[in-house]
Order: sequence, then structure tokens, then C-alpha cells
Amino acid sequence: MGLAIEGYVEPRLVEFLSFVKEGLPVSRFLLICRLPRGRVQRTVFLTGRIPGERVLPTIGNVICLTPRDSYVVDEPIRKKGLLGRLEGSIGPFMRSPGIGFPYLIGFLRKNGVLTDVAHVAVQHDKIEGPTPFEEILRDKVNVGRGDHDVLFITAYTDSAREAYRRAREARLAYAATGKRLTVVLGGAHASAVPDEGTRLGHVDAVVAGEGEWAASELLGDIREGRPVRALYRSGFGRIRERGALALDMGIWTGLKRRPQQILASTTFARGCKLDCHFCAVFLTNGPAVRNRDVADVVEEIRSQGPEFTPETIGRIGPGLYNTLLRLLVGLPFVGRRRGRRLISLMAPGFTHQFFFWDDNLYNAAGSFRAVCEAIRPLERPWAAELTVDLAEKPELLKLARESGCRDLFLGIESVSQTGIDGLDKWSNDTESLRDRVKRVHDAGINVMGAFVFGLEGDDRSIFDRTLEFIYDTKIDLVVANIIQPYPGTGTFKDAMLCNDFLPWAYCPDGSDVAMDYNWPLFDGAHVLVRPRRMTVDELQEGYYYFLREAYSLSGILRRFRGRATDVRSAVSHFARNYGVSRYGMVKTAHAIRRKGSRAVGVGEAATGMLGAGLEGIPLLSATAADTPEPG
Ligand code: B12
Ligand code: SF4
Repeated sequence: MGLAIEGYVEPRLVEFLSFVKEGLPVSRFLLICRLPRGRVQRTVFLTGRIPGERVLPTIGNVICLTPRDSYVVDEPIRKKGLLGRLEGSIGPFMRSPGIGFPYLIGFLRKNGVLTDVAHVAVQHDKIEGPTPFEEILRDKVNVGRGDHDVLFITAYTDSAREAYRRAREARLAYAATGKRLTVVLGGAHASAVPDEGTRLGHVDAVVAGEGEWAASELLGDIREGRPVRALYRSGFGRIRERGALALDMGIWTGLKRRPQQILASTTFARGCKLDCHFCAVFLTNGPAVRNRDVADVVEEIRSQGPEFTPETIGRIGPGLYNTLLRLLVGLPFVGRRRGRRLISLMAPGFTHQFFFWDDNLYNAAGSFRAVCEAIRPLERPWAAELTVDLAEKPELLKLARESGCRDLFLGIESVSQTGIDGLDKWSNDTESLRDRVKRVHDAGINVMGAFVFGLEGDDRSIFDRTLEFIYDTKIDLVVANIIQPYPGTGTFKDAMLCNDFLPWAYCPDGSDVAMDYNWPLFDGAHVLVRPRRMTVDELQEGYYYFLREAYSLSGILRRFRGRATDVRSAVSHFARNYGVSRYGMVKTAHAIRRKGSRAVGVGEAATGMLGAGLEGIPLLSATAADTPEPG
């Protein structure tokens, strides 16, 4: 028996041994390996290959790339605020790099689709900045490992253009190395427009929908030496069996500019019980709700905690936060009483509060109860995104609070019933909306309300009516978007049928990257479809006006629920709103800077389709937003 090994020897040996373990035939290989005294020789000569024998590719590196968003297309983001400057000098405090790649890589590794032979490198342009590919190859990838690398890119629609540009850049950099690279796009945009990237020659393959099984098939094709197909898509299988999914947040240790803390994250279900007209969730997660085993969820959360305890804090690394933390925890009184809390707030590792990134955590009463009961013993605060009809079940709200729920992101969408009906969002009913928000508050849970403008029936009064609503109900945090025709949704199809797309929604002639539409503008902050009862300018400016009012000092004050003497709650309310408005939500920060925005009376001179303020909106320039954005 012999073995022929070329290139970097250790991973090849691992692969050889896995061949033996799996009972695959190895007798046709010949091993010639020089090991001089004192050191391991890594140069191996290839001889004795049987003439005509096919050598199968070995995947050496899998690069997981998250490109930047195109949130601010007409103005680059600069971190001028207090938080921005601080982070610029000492590094990011806290980020959520996402869970798509951790679930994908966790699954591929657990199921042996990726063996230890393959090195997984991560590049997160939003956190680390858009690092040139030559630098990524130099610092994060071992080009000598294996003979075939794979670049995985994830993108929402608003970052599709950046994804395509990065794909081209990677190909160029690889051409200089002479090594083979397969470029694959996955995520929400790929699931919605699965043929665009390959048709326009940006990527080699697309994975649509859930990634785990489809990507396994793709990697299998590469390893077996078969040509990759343009599209991989698997059915939405059951995920209820224990261990069906496997989250590996450990991949983020590979970030160069690693945040001090990463948002602890999990998911219980995929899919949503609703099928709202404007929503793209069904394209990635399928038409039905599928739950996981709650024990898996609990295990996932447990695995994400701080890296240090009061006893081991002395071993913490250098840096401003760490030195400060070590000193504080070391103080006799403070350390004894508050040491653990300080560590959970500041130490390297994961945040104490964890997030369910489900599409909708409240799909059914039974499963919601099961997951709350399972996580209650963890005694950790949590947050989730769900439908406001949960408020119809006070016992579930109570249970949620008892199990640690502190913040709920509610898709309120609109204070207009006509708008809600146009979305087919049967969970919402504007008659009972105020009461429902109150019930959530009464249960001791904060509300982050999400609103959409430009819906059916919306006129210029919608902005002030919504402001009145958020002040009356004292919604703690607010996010707002202009209705977007995300590809594959009912809203997109309507816009096509009625020829309602505005001119700038199409890919501009001068675009340096070919795209079907002007995807960078699909960021939630641009008017892309002709509104019926407002001018384009009225909708655009009214949107900015709404955000600016909601996050003005008086707007934040009017939404404060506590008593004037409750200093702690007041500080928390202002800090959180400051964080969201100035920093966390770049679009909001941008709106706040647009001092001239008004809800009414705008656009008198621009009643046509092309409002003056919107003419010639440029595409995000190649150099724009060159500072890392909040993740
Ligand atoms: C959580 C979430 C967020 C979080 C993200 C937090 C974080 N750091 O990850 C926050 C609140 C920040 C957010 C923001 C926004 N979101 Co969002 N979000 C979601 C949500 C509910 C779940 C995403 C998720 O994490 N799912 C779980 C993971 C495991 O799934 P995944 O990331 O899709 O990855 C899987 C597959 O897609 C695939 N995969 C993904 N990438 C790749 C790459 C390769 C190469 C391969 C092989 C496979 C693969 O494999 C993974 C495992 O199966 C989705 C709904 C949905 N179901 O997609 C909306 C969704 C993705 N969001 C959406 C939108 C519009 C936005 C915003 C633009 C909203 C706004 N106007 O501000 C912003 C922009 C964010 C941005 N560009 O970065 C839309 C996207 C539509 C589109 N076509 O782009 C969705 C689909 C919701 C909707 N209502 O339609 N979002
Ligand atoms: S409730 Fe939310 S996640 Fe579910 S379909 Fe509607 S918008 Fe999408």
C-alpha cells in the first residue's frame, strides 16, 4: 500500500487517515515522505501516481465573507459620534456578526462534510473593514493548504452589489496565486434572486434557501471532482431532531478586529405562521414553521458566556477595557459584590443577554411555552422578534418575563388598518394596538416597535399619527422603514405588474457591477415604488421627519415610561435610545442629520415622480463607508 501526498503534508495525512477510517480504497497511493532528524519535513515529493489516475481535489480553505451594507448610499458613514470615536481608538465593544455562517460551518463540520483538513477563515467587512483580498490571503488563508479553496459570501439584497464586487476582487487575487477558487453566494438575496449572480458572471454557484444541506451537496461535488452546478437548493427539512443543527460561534475568533463581546444568539424555529405580503422570510426559511428541540437551544445559550470568572480575571489580556475590568474586579468591596456582573457586562466573550433571531418566536402557544420553560433555569435576560398577538395571552407574557424576556421587537408596522390589511398581517389589529402595547409594558417587557411607511392608504398624515401613537404608548425604541419591494415578495410582484418601480430602482447605466436592479437602494430608507397618496418627496422627507422627531431629545423624553425620580431607568432609556439613534441604526443617525425634513408641505414643487431631493441618487461609491460599520 502506498500514499502520494503533495503540498502541505499534515492536513493531507489527516485526510488519508480519514480515508482509511471510512474504509475508502487507499491501496493505489504511494507515500514518499522525508523526515530529517530533529524536525518534521513538510516538503513531500509526488511520485508513483498510477498513470491516468484521477486525483480528487482537496478543499484547503473555506473563506466566509460578510460584505458591508449599503445603508447610507448618498453619504459615507463616518464615526464622528462619541461612541464611534471611542470604538475607533479602542476597538468595538459589542457586535453581532450574524449566525448564518456559524450554523452553516457548525453543520458542515459536525457532519464531516468539512474535515479538519479545511481551514475556515472569516472576513467580516462590517466589523473589520473591507480588507483587500491580497491581505486576506496573506493574513488569514494558508494558500499552500489543499488545492481548491471555496469563498462563501452571504448577502441581504442591500449588500448584494458589494458582495458581487468582493467576489470579483477575490477571483483576481486568486488568479495571481494560480490556485482554484469556487465562489458561492448564499443568504436572503441569493434565495430571492437565485439566478442573478451566476447569470451575470459574478459567482460560480448560488445556494438558495436553508444552507446546511444544499452547501453539503455543493462541497461534495467539489471534493468528488464534479463540476459545480449554478444553483443548489434543498427542501425545507425537519430540524426537530436533537442535534440536527449545530451552531459554531467559535468561528468568530478568527476576526482580526474582534469585538470585546459578541451578542449571544440562538434560534428556536425557522419560518413564520404568517405570510405577509411584503416579507421575504419564506424564501429563505420555507412556507411552514419548523421548531427545534428546546434542549438544543438551551445548550447553545449555555455555550455562549464570558471567558473569565472573578478567580481567573488576572489572566485577562491587555487593553483599556481589560485593565479597567481587572482593577474593578480586584477592588475588595466592589469586586466581591459586583465582580460577576462586571465580567458579564465587560469581559471578553458573549453578552449576558441573548437574542432569538427567529423570524417570529410566537408561532404557537404550546411551542412558545415550551421554549420559555426550557430557558427559565438559565436566569439570563433575553430578547426576541415576534408578532404583537402574543399580548392576547397574558399568561404567556407573564411566563416570558419570568423566563428572562426583557425586550420584544414587535412588527407593529402601521397605525392604519388599511395599511395592515394591505400587508395581509392578520396578527395585527389597530383597534387593540394601544392596549396590546400596554399589556407588554405591564408585564415588565420593553417594546421596540417596527413601523413601515408608504403602505396602502398612507397619506401625509401618517407620520404625525404614528408619532402620536408612539408618544401615547411610550414605545421604548423605534425602528422605521419605507416599504421596500424586496425581490420575490408580493410587494415586488405588485410593483412589476403595475409598472410602479421608480426610475432609480433599476440598475443605472453607469454601474460598475451589473445587477438586475439598483440593490444598494433597497435598504429600507429609499422610496422605490410610486406611492399612491403622497408624492415621492413627501414620503421620503416624512420618513426622515418621523425618525428625527422620534429620536430628538424631546421625542426620547416623551417616550420615557418611568418616574422623573427613577434615575436608573432614565439613564438606561436615554443610553439605549442614544445607542440606537446615533450608532446602532445608521439610517436613523442619517435621518437625524437631515435637519430640513418636514412631514407636511414638502414637495410642492415636486409632485411628479422624480422629487428634487431624490434626483440622481448615486450608487454607493467604491470608497464610501470605508470605516467599519456597526454590525
Ligand atoms: C435576524 C435578522 C436581522 C438582524 C440581523 C442580526 C445579525 N447580526 O445577524 C437585524 C435586526 C440586524 C436585521 C437587519 C436587517 N434586516 Co433582517 N432579518 C433577520 C431575520 C429575521 C433572521 C436572519 C437570521 O439570522 N436567520 C438565521 C440564519 C441561520 O439564517 P441565514 O442568515 O439566512 O443563513 C442561512 C441561509 O440563508 C444560508 N446562508 C446564508 N448565507 C450563506 C452563504 C453561503 C455561501 C451559503 C452556502 C449559505 C448561506 O445558510 C444559513 C443556514 O441555513 C431575517 C429573516 C430570514 N429568515 O431570513 C431577516 C431578513 C434577512 N432581514 C431583512 C431585512 C430587509 C433587513 C434590513 C435591511 C431591515 C432594514 N430595513 O433595516 C436590515 C439590514 C441588515 C443588513 N443588511 O445587514 C430581510 C431581507 C430581504 C432581502 N431580500 O434582503 C429579511 C429576509 C426579513 C424580511 N422581512 O423579509 N435583520
Ligand atoms: S410576521 Fe414578520 S416574519 Fe412573519 S411573515 Fe409577517 S413580516 Fe414576515
